[in-house]
This record gives sequence, C-alpha cells and structure tokens, in this order.
Amino acid sequence: MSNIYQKISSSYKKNQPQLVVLIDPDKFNLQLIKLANSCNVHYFFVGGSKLTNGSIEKTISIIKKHSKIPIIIFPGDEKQLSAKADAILFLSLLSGRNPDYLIGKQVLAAPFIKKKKIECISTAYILVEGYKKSATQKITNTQPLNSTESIINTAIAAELLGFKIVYLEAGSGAKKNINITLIKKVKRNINIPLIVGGGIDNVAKAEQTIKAGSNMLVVGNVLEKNIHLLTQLSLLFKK
Ligand code: 1GP
Repeated sequence: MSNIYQKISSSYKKNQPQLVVLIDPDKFNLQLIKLANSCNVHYFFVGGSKLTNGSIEKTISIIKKHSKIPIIIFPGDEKQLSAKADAILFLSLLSGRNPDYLIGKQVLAAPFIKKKKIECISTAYILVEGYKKSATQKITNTQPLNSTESIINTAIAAELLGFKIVYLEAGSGAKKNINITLIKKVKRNINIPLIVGGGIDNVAKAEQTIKAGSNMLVVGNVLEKNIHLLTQLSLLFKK
C-alpha cells in the first residue's frame, strides 16, 4: 500500500479524524502555512477550480521550504500537477455527467503521474447542493446532487468501482455545508474513508461534521479570511 494512503487508511481504521487545509495558489498566505505547523494539521491540499496567477509547482516548493506537512494535489484540471507533491487526489466527478471530468482529464494527466511516480489516490468526487453556485459547478458545467438517495448510491457505486476515497463536496464557500444526517447515511453505506468539505466556517460545524463520521475535514475559504480560526479548529484533532 502506498505511503499517504496508508496513513489515511490507518487513521480511518482507528477512527481518528484528520484535518486538511486547502491552499489555493491564487490566494497563497505563508502565515497560514507557518501557523499550520504548530496546529494539528495532517495534510495540505493544493489546487483550485481555476487558477489565474498562482502556480501549483511554485506553491508546493514554498510550502515544502516551510513545512513538513504532506502535500496532496487537489487538482482543478489536468494541468495542476507537480512531481514535488507527496500525492495527488485523482478525482473523478461522479456527481456529474460531463465525460471530461469523469475520465477525459484523467486520461490527459495519467502519463505525467505515471512517469513521475506520484502517489495517486483515486477519489470519487461528489458535488452536493451547497446553495451557492460553486466554481466547480460553473467550470465543469455539471449540477450538484441534492437527493439523499442518489448521493448514497453514487458513493456505493464509487466503492464498488474501486475508488479509495469518497469526497462529499458542498463547494468552496458553500452557504450550507454538508448535512450531518447525509454524512451519517453515506458512512453507513461505504467502507472506505470519507472526506467532507465546503462551507465549514466555524468550530461547531467542524465538530458536527467529524462527529457524524467524516474521516477527513477540509477547510479552505474561511482561513483565507481569518487564519486564526485554524488554532481553534485544530483542537478537535489529534496528531
Ligand atoms: C473546497 O472542500 C473544499 O473544495 C473546502 O471548502 O473553501 O468552503 O472551506 P471551503
């Protein structure tokens, strides 16, 4: 088994939730990286739905200079790659029916990932209604799922297809984060780690999300506005 996934899997088996800080290269803030070093942050996800000025490669290099926290690429498209990352979430947008985001972009990215031997974690990416049109929704031209049954069935299909992780995404800056009851139901139906993110902007939401069974919790947007919330959030986790 591979290195990063081994750690994720081991925490999943021990029921120890992990905290992920999402770094958007366009909004890079070195102070957040430095603060994360003294908090219970398990991983950085680096990526963005659409990058304008930021570069994945440069961002990862800077983070590596200042932190030992493993970096996992969370790619918005097939160009967001770097051999410097510790792993990549190899996402397929299973909530949508756009072939480019189901398999097309993966085909384009695959040769680089294989050649550079980047640890690849196949991830079923499920966009759930977050009541704010997300960047993912706009760029991929897909609709989020809002029926509990279809979300659960998509997660089950993901496991049966061999995905290593399910990611329930409400969209960055979502008005409504993923519903607690939904997390519990999805958890009951799958036996692989579950990532939850989107619109988690305070400690209470984070606490409820991990109590409901999320194995990895992703926080991005709110920390771009207030890095100090990380200190409080990190108290919910152990390292
Ligand atoms: C978005 O799930 C992540 O892809 C994190 O969402 O930016 O709303 O924290 P936020």
